[in-house]
Amino acid sequence: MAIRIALAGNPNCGKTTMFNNLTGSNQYVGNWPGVTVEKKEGKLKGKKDIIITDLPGIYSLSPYTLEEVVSRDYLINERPDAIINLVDATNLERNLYLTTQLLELGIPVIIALNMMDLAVKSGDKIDEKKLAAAFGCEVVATSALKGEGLTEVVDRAVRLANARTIQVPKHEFSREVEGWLADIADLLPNSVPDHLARWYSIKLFEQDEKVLGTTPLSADSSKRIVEIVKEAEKQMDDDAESIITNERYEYISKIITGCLKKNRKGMTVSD
Ligand code: BGO
Repeated sequence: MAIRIALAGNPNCGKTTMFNNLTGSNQYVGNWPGVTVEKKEGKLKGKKDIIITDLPGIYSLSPYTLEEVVSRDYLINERPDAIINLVDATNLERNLYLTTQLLELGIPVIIALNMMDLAVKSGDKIDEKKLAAAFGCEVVATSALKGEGLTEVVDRAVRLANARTIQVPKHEFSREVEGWLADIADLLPNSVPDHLARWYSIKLFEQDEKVLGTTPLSADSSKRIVEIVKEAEKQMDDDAESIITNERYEYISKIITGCLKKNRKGMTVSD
């Protein structure tokens, strides 16, 4: 059976460049079902049985843009065997926001720390090992433009896909938020598999309408979840979605403090 690998990342992180490099001329372009968002798929050069899907560029897995809906529907319903998450190494904070969400899907994720040539040139130092340990997933430095690190990242993605690992997210939010999420997790129906419990708990906490509409919750559970969310919003004096957004950024900020040393002069180191 073919192995399916998805490329996911923010707009302009280098996905198209990596996709073209990996697939060469073995690609077909169409539209995602029912929408005019471009769908690009291709076979890995020299490997008929490895299919690469280039997902639309997105900042988050929220349901607000067509691109986000297409990407998350594909990831949740089609479940590729592995995700290569391209992260722009020159803009870690913004890019890792999506990473925290991809890691909740229970699909093996490998981070391609792309644009590393630019990060190195600017004098920034990223501790890839620490980043990998913090997220609990593999990290490979790449330059899609120069074709560097691509064989390694795809080889590792294939290895993860073959191992059929179920990746469990490592990140934790504050104690209060974890408490509310645990209360929601207790109310999830049996049809939600364990590895997706965190994803569903967070989406229900956020009152994500698409997830609310497709999760078979009893009337009692739905009512209880609304109570939990109201209690959280009152206590944090914020709306549920913003509470989760802030938690993600706080978590990322802690990781970045330990992994990234910016070139303090803010100068570009010349060739
Ligand atoms: C232009 N390193 C460097 N230095 N650049 C990269 C890398 C990398 O690792 N990867 C991609 N780029 P897309 P999305 C451009 O097009 O693949 C560059 O949205 C230009 N174009 O070459 O399109 C890549 O698919 C004129 O740059 O990203 C591209 O994710 C001047 O990043 C850009 C300068 O890559 C976005 C750059 C006419």
